[in-house]
Amino acid sequence: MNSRAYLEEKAKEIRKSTIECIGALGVGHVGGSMSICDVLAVLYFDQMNVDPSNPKMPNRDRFVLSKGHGGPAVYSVLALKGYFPKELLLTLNQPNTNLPSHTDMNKTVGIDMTTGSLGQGFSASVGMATAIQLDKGDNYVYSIIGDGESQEGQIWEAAMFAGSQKLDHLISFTDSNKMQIDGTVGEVNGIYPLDEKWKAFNWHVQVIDGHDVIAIQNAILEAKKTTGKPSMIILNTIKGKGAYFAEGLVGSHNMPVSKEQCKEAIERLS
Ligand SMILES: Cc1ncc(C[n+]2csc(CCOP(=O)(O)OP(=O)(O)O)c2C)c(N)n1
Ligand SMILES: [Mg+2]
Repeated sequence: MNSRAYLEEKAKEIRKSTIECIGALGVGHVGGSMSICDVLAVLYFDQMNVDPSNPKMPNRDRFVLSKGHGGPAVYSVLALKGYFPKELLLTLNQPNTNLPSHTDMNKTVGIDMTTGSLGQGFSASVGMATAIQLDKGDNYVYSIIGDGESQEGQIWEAAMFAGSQKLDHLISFTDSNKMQIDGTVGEVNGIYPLDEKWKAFNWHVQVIDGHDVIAIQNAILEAKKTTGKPSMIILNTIKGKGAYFAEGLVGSHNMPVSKEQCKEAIERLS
């Protein structure tokens, strides 16, 4: 297991690359990309059994970013892991790129599921966990859903199935940054109490600080020890975390980023 210092450094590198990636295009989903950098650091640099030199390894752990608009953060962690050269990050969402705004398994090496239509990726992760259970596999499926995404009916249909089937190799996260596209989650369509909802669907639930890498590491270890239930780890996060011009703003959902903001943000993280 890796130390706090190591994982925090990785999270910082992911944040810097994410800003660079979006900054190269000049606009993008800053808020929901920056809020998941810590969990991505722990997954890819501590917990997941994946091999960048063999990206289709059959028994690898799977990762699904159900809130597919956070693609830039996932591309950053994949580049840092060595799946593809870092320079590719500068082609985000440009013509003929391998890195579209939303994650696409047919375009990018290391991406396990195409996502972007909210609700669907999570269902796919439940399907993958079902396959592991049927195969009696020892690998895990990890997925991240948004708190706004949690308003989708499809999330709860999949949640019900996963709980009833006791899919204990499914470890999911909710990025609870309290904001969605044009308001707070509470204002638009309140989902609370979120922990009680997941418990009612027969999930093992933990609520933690989503920017504390050791809390994330411990929560994943607890989830792996839990048998007979899928796990939901609710990450209390700040939308835009680490991008000084975006932190805590609803307007950070999909925003323009100037060259100056990009440079200043990277300097502040260094
Ligand atoms: C089915 C569907 N409806 C609407 C959208 C448009 N959309 C993209 S992101 C978003 C808000 C999502 O909020 P949340 O899940 O909280 O994302 P985060 O705060 O993590 O960025 C919406 C409505 C979509 N991608 N898919
Ligand atoms: Mg949100």
